[in-house]
Amino acid sequence: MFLWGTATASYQIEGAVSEDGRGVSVWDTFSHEPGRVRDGHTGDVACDHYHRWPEDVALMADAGLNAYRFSVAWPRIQPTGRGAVNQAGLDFYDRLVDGLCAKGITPALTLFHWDLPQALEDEGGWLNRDTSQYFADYAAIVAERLADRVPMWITLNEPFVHMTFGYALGVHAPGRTLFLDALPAAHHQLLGHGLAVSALRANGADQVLITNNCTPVWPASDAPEDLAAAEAYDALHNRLFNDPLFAASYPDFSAFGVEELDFIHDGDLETIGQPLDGLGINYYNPTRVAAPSTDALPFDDAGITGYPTTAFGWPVVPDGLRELLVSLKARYGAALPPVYITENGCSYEGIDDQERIDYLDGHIAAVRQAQAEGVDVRGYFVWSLLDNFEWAEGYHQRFGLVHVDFATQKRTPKASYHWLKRLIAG
Ligand code: GBH
Repeated sequence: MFLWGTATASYQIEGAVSEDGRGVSVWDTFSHEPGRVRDGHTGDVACDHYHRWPEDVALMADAGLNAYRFSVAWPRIQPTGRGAVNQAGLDFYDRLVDGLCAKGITPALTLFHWDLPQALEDEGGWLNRDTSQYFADYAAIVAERLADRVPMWITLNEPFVHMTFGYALGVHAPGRTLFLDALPAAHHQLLGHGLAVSALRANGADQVLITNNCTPVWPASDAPEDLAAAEAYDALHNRLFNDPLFAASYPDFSAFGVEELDFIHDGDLETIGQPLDGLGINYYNPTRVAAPSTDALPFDDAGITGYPTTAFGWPVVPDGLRELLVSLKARYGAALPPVYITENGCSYEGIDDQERIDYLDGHIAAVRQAQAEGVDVRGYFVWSLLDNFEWAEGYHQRFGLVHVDFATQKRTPKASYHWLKRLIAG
């Protein structure tokens, strides 16, 4: 059965940040620091999904969706990231999972969508190798409670974005600006993933996946300098997170002036490269790169022109999704597990959102085309069910199939919601 779902993330929708024993996450800290998030918005209330989840599950069911990807807030389960379990936090996800199952909606649970317990960040966060083991311990706790009803487990969401935006550039929590010194945060996330794979399976999890956001990389020209830049960017964005999973290696980083990844210990690649039941792909747009104009990095982001853009300014390139899927298959061959599009979507204003309909229509067609070209794609999740807290943009970007009036929490299905409902029914 092909999975038709929507995707959300805990900090972006739940609110209720001080309820039922939830601990503080890096996103609570970051969003409350002046100047970090546009207009000082925070996730304190967000979509109030913590209280309104029955209404939200009903919206999914009414659309005929048969799957739902959500994330668990680690600080609800372990307020300081390790040790004692907060049962009230687990109870929330237990109720949610029961509510989904009652409507015939398959839960796809992401364990980490960027809301690290602040107490772990205080000890270095993902720069600290110990965080990998704490993550696996947390994964075991959640699986022990929910694996009897949750068939799909996604360890991490977009470790690339968490490393670059969170640790290298500082535009997301925890707001660090380490540039290339952020690389250990990639390895420790992947190591945490690998340790969690075993912990999940030991606690009854059926299918285990990871979600990477990948991008087709377009060289600005055929000039050798531009081709080399494209190769360097591809290593950083795509291969750094996929090669250890499906090719038992890390890409070469000499173009970045990094000769040795000395934070890798013997045995780590074996831990990371355990077989998976699927790969989650989040796709938004391709990236066009050119030879560097400074010596800071071995590439420049050349920007994409000649395509329509969303309200966020991101280019709309549906065929990039087909290109990406086909290239992953070409690169990893039989080592590539079945693929699920765990996020795809766009920011537009308004309830009569014909642009979102066109966007989704084009990208779903691209998935079908990739299938026809031999890629095993088994699901498609729209980002997102609801307008929600869009990280550094606060509530300014609206990605939902359902409009949220944040003053009243009123939900209003958009034209795209009704369109998707008809598509699934057909
Ligand atoms: C996802 O990240 C997240 O998982 C989700 O939480 C988030 O709400 C959603 O996407 C929407 O942002 O500069 O024009 O080339 C997506 C990460 C990083 C995708 C930046 C697009 C560059 C656009 N994105 N990126 S552009």
